[in-house]
Amino acid sequence: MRESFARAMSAMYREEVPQYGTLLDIVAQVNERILRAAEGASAMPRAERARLGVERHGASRVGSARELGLLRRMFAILGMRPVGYYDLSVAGVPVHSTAFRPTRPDALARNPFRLFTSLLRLELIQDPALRALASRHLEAREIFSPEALRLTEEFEARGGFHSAQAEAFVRELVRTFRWHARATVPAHTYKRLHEAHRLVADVVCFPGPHINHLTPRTLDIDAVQQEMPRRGIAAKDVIEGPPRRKVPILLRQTSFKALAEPVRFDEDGAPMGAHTARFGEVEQRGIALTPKGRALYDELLGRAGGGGAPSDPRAYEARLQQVFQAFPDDLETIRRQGLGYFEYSRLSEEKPAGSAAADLDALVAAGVVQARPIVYEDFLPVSAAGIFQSNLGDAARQAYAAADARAAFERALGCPVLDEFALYESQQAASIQRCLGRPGEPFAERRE
Ligand code: OOG
Ligand code: NI
Repeated sequence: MRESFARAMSAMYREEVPQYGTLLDIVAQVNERILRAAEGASAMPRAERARLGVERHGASRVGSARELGLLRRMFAILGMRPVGYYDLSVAGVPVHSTAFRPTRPDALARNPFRLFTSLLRLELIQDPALRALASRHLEAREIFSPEALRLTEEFEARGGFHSAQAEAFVRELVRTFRWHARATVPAHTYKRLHEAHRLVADVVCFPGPHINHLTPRTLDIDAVQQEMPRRGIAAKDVIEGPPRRKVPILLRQTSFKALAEPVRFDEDGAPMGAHTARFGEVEQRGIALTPKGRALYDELLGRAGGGGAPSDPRAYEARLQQVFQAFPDDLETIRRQGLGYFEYSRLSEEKPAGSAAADLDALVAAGVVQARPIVYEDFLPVSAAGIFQSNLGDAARQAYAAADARAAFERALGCPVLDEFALYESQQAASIQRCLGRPGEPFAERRE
């Protein structure tokens, strides 16, 4: 179901935003070129290569606790759980977010579709009258079809779907995220909400939580970035996240500017104004970092000047490259220093004698055990904020109080978010367990 949902979302977005189709073409070409080079193919495990062509993440924003809670239940049906908490108010954006995604390695290998999902924080709207108005509009709307709601309850009650129900559910869920060119409010209300923050208008004024971008994964983001303008796509100046390296870490992203789309308003139905909500993005993923690796990443990014829009992109890139020399750029050092997560697997049946059998580093050194980087499956808070700022945010940052809103977010969600570090950690630990075996036992079988 997740696979067909991802496919249908991609088809829908391709129709809605033709430039997305162009971006997919560029990414497919670049990826193929890299995989054809012998080095690229051997560097990438087969399972990962297989998922690359269908791998996407999307983003959506909802307006109420009820909407978020229902999305959590619906995505659970697709095997996607909320992972991580992102507080975007630190970047002056009145939302907080999580990422719905599969968590098990076999599910990720099958189709890793992720949806970055943000909840509007009405309490951050200063004007009480405007806040009440927004809240009234949100309470009055229903973003889910009756069939989607009914099927969700049925799945939960029976623990499964017949195939016709599964098809209907996917269809209804995809429809939830489609674009509506008609606002649900009069133009003057849109204008007031837009003045509070563009994002407030984007969430409150439409019948649904339209998907605002869908992002393919490339193996060489710099090549895609270069190709975009040649194909008529206005790419942003700077790739966000870490600099280009031999060993990619976390993720790097770049995007193209939001489309200005005509919107019709309630009172007269005449097209007027343009709403800039939807854009395009591409990303390159690298190794998942441990808390120690993440702390080093954060420190270096801060030293290079953070994730904000730099005034001189080339100078920023050079500084980033320079500062990140302090982050080891070969897998073995990253592994030995505990900066990244690895999946261990046995290359040979032969069990080294004596104490070496229980020493992972010795087994790796002896070539008995192989360590492969675990791909980062999540998002960058700083990157997300940077994207918000450049596509949607106003230049004058509003300094929202950095109140601890996580508890409220999890109440709305209906459960705590999962800790991404714990997920990577347990994948790594399970792989070590399989390699070392329990004392007195032969090496365990790999599950895949
Ligand atoms: C979400 C932006 C976050 C990313 O890739 O970091 C995101 C939004 O604009 O709603 O998708
Ligand atoms: Ni994104």
